[in-house]
Amino acid sequence: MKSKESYSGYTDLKYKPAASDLVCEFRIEPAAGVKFQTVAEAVASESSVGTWTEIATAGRAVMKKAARVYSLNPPCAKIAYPIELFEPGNMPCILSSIAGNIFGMKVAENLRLESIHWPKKMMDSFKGPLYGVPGVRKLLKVPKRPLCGTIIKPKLGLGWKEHAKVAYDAWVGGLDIVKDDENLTSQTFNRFDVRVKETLRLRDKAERETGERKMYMANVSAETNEMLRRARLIKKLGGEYMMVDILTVGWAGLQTLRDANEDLKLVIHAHRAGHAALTRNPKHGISMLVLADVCRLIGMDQLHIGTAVGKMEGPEREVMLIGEEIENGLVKDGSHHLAENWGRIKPVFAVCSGGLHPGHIPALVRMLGKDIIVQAGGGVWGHPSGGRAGATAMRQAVDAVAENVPLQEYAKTHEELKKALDLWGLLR
Ligand code: CAP
Ligand code: MG
Repeated sequence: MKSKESYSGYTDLKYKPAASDLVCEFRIEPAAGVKFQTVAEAVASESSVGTWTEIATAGRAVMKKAARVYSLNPPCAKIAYPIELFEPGNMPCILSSIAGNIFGMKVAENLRLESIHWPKKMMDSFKGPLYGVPGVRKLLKVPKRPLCGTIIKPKLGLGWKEHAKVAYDAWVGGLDIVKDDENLTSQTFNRFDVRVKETLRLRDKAERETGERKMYMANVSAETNEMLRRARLIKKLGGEYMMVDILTVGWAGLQTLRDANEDLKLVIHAHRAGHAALTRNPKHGISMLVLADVCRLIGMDQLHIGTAVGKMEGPEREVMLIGEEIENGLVKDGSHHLAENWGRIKPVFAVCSGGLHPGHIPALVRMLGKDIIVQAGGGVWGHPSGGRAGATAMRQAVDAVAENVPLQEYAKTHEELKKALDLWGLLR
């Protein structure tokens, strides 16, 4: 296709990004007949000041603000954006530029935003996590081992009373955390307000009986004002956590929740339901690495990052990279991910969930270390001796790994774990 567009003037291969520039790395597959550089310039133009043709109103002063292609290394290109193009602290504004129109341009057969480097001035305009890894560990009084949790299953269908009872079984079985599933909010058979009240009542009972802190992550996902009401109710009822579906509530909704959390002081758990519509295609869309950056900046305390070994797609290297991106202070330059210095922005707890069972724990810890939260739904509620035993088996697997005891060894003296390994096996 001969492009009648003209995007010249957006490339400067001698340019060195200023410390104040926001920098993006894009993976580009040009449309047939279009040059790689043309697509890179089209991306720079369309995501900053330009459009498809020369315009008289874009004089020198405007072009000084234009994004610049400074590195062409097919299949990737790097583009530097003057920070003045963006409104500090406004995530929708930033993404409407660097992750907006460009994905629909005909000159690109495919286009993927792989990585972003955030300048300090931009980073300072966001709150970051209130708790982060250290705050969550302090709250739960679990200094070292991985945290373990479950998702109430079936994901929908239980009434609020049964929901609370199932949560209680998981806590007394040994789990630290119980969460609502991503699509449970306030359906007619399980209204939010009564569910949270009853579940927190049984959480207190489980704490008294076990002597351990127990956490309930209620899903507040809803229209923004309703989310704030639900978050305030959790606080009033003595809850410490809220869970939110980050893609379906949107970046503005997350910023509203995070702002309100300055007073509420709840831990925010970020579920990423729907992310694969953007992240799964390796040639087109937005990487989970970028979504993880956005969550860390806005200020989620915990974020699902994948498992590599469970039921959801996401290769080991990518999961490890996302784990480093959200938990490290300094992130080195690597292939298709830009260096970052997170400064004052706290580390986000990596959450592994999706098709997991006790036999996966050693592999997950080998891959990601002990600063992880491992959640199993089917891997708890599908246990041959029922959910409470499934919870015990998960906890036994985490305790074994924390004490560096091989699971098969530990299973010799822990019946619930043995039954789980007999049913689902052990990932070596
Ligand atoms: C897991 C889960 C999680 C997803 C999240 C589910 O249940 O509750 O929401 O796996 O995936 O609904 O499938 P199981 P990710 O343990 O029964 O699989 O963390 O990749 O976003
Ligand atoms: Mg779920």
